[in-house]
Amino acid sequence: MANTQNKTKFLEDLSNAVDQFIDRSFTHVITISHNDADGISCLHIIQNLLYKMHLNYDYFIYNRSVSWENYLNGILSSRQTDKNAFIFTDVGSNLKELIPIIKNRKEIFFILDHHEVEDEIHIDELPENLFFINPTIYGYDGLEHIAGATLTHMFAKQVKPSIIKYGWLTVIGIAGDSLKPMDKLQSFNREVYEELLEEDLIEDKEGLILFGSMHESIKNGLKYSILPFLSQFGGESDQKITSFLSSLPINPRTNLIDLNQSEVELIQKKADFNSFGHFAILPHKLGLLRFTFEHALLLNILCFKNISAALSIIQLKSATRYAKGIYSEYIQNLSRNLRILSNEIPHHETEKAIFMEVKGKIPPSSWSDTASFSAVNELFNPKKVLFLGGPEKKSGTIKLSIRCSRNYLDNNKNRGVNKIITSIKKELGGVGGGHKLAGGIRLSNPSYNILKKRADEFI
Ligand SMILES: [Mn+2]
Repeated sequence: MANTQNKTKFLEDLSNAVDQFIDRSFTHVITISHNDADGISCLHIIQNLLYKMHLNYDYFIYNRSVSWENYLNGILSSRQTDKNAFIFTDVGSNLKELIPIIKNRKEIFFILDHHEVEDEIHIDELPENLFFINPTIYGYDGLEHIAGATLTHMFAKQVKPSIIKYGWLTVIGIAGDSLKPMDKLQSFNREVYEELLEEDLIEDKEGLILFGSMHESIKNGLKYSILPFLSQFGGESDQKITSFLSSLPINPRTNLIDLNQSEVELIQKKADFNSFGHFAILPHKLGLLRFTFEHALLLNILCFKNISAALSIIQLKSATRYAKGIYSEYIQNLSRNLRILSNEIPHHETEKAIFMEVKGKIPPSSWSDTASFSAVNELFNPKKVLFLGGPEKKSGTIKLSIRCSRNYLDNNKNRGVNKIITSIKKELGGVGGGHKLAGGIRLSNPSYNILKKRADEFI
């Protein structure tokens, strides 16, 4: 894959797909999107577009737990026509699996994805009914430069410019995938973010960043921040944090976003951390949902607990009591899990890998997020790759969340998690995929045992 960015070629692919989408005047469109905040944001952008175009549409959510063949078997109809289209958003880069299915169909497929393509595929040899738009094949980074929602936004806006007014959805996708303060956005994510600011669709603010709890008091902010995870406060008692703040003195009940500049500086100096930056606000929403990082996180949580609640809450102005309850339970658990993980020793370690078997300590629904947030907070040796997981009852397999740090990528010629997953699958089977920094795989028990013994060969 190319290492230098080829913006012209990428934008050519995009424009070509847009033209085809407009010209072919479809009668029915099915969207398939990923089960996370970015995927749900993409789905809503596309649904708004299809609604405005007066097209009939359906949607499905793909969670990567089954192969594309099995998944699509339940969706592809026996009646085929080129007047029907599929749009895949934030999923669909498993070309080796998808091409054999697509080339035998009459429908037209649009894949808008920012996950890396795992297989060696010649892009000029794609089936004629497939329009594959993926900026990673032109040297862009799917996490740093362009979220799934950013790509979907660019597509939808080119089809119908008025779609820009749903741009707040895009920022939720960006916040959910990039896990970064907004001043750190790059490339297309930055371009789209600035465009949305100019249109007054979102607000940009500057202040103390304690992601996970931006809507809270400073006391809860310090206690429940997951980015950064503050080891001296995370999951600690109220009393400890209250007395720290009172000694400054700062009222612990002050809203985090209402702290003035000197208070913010004082907290950072006395607690010895640095987390100042920009965050985005959705002006038309209230409470937790005003804050894009927290909004995205809530969607990510609900995608696991209750997908229909995730799909509906993105349309609401304020979070339901049910959702708020789930959110605070989650954030309390995650800060506790990060505390556990930062104190725990690895269960198996090789030269390049750390295995953490967390069944019984951390609930399976939290594995992925605990792994992600321990990686972004560098709670484990950033020179190694983290395999976090254990047996999953529901699938009868070993489910692993695999993570590495930016630091690791820089030192390993950008050979990241997705490549590691590809080489594991090649030899040991299993289903999964991901980005450079994050991915997941489900393996049989025997395969897992081999992986543990020979991890360094796959890395
Ligand atoms: Mn995504």
